Amino acid sequence: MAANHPYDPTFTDRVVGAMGPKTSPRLRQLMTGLIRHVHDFARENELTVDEWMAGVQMINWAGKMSDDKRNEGQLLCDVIGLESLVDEITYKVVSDSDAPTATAILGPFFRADTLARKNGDSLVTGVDDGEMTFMHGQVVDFITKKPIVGATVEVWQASTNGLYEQQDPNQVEHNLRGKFTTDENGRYWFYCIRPTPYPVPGDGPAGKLLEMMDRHPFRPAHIHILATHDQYKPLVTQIFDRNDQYLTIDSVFAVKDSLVVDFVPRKDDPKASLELNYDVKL
Ligand code: MBD
Ligand code: FE
Repeated sequence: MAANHPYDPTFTDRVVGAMGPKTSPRLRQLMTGLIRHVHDFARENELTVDEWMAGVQMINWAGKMSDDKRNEGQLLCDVIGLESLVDEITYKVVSDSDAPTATAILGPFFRADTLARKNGDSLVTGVDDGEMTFMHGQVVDFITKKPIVGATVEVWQASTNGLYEQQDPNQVEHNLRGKFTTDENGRYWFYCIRPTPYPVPGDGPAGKLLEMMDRHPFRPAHIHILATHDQYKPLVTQIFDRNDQYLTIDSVFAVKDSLVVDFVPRKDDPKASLELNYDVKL
């Protein structure tokens, strides 16, 4: 009977040992680690039934709130640093200037069906009070430094009201996002807005958890980038405005020094008062 008691040292071994021979080696490894850590977590903290059920309900709430426009499960992971941690584990941290551009998390507001736009187009398709910015740069091979022709540069950003297009019924669909292709010199260029700080949505479990942990919900102003070319590894990253007050206290822990950029004044362009030059290394 003692062997049935959760505190019995053999209890966790029995749960792990219940996996059958048809489990893949990787799943066996991951589930063994997960079960061991979750059991240790419960034992070390003397987790009660009520606390465990509160956690279960938070997960269920996240599921209920989520659809193709909202991913609360991902946001919950983000606020506890898990998406940033797995990003770092997967792609390693690069500080070397001769390395590909550093990665940052994809986040929950990427859309796979982003519209192709032409170089020179604007991401702003509705009324927007953001500071217009001319963003441009070159996509290059990090080893040869040669331009990469025909690379895809996909970008997305939140509006100044703190909402991405899919979160906001008042924005035109696909506002502030677009997919560009580099020209014969590996260059891309378009108009966007200077991003502003953005709060993780407060009306779901991720927001609630932040509140319960007495944490602020803000992410520093950022622009998401996904750069791809069929001969290179895809790059998922974000760039951050150097002047942002949340740079060192990002609520989802995604900032890396090499991803901090400067918006500079732009003269003689009626369409934009700011400019951002950003080269991408694949
Ligand atoms: C965001 O805008 C974001 O980019 C991430 C990673 C998490 C929450 C909101
Ligand atoms: Fe974002």
